[in-house]
Amino acid sequence: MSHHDERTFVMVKPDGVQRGLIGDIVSRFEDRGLKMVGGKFMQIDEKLAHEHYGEHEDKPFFDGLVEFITSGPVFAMVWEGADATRQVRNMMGETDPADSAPGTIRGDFGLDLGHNVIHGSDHEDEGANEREIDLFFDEDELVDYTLDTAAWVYEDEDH
Ligand code: D4T
Repeated sequence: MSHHDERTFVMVKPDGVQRGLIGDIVSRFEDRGLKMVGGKFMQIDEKLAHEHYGEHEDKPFFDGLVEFITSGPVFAMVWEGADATRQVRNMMGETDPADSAPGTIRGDFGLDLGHNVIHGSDHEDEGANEREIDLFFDEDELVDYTLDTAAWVYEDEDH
């Protein structure tokens, strides 16, 4: 894998789907030069919600979090690119939309911690991106292809 091939898991949460933000959010990652290698419109069940948010099991907000993430469809995605996990987190803003700068996804679209529009793998939690991709996608649901614009995004990519 070249350094342009880091993969990260991203998900538009039920509030983002209901508010019609899938297109805008996908556009932001496309505009940045990242490459979508997987995308799935789906309903998260109780079991998957517990697996995904296992680290928060003991937190007071856990039950509400599971109820929210299973309350309607989500759009799960895998994006690929240089430093993709950290760059996506930067574009998302802070966990609490109220602390997120304008220009970030949460800073532009959210006001409430419990409804923070988007999830992205934590770049400080090593292996979180691969763990979450495995949880949501089968290997054959991820597509290998060349994005023709890559040569214009990256200086060292061949035309
Ligand atoms: P996710 O995982 O949803 O991308 O969010 P973050 O990675 O930015 O933040 P997190 O794991 O700390 O929190 C997971 C999820 O729980 C909600 N939450 C969090 C909440 O409802 N109340 C709280 O007090 C906290 C800390 C929001 C995101």
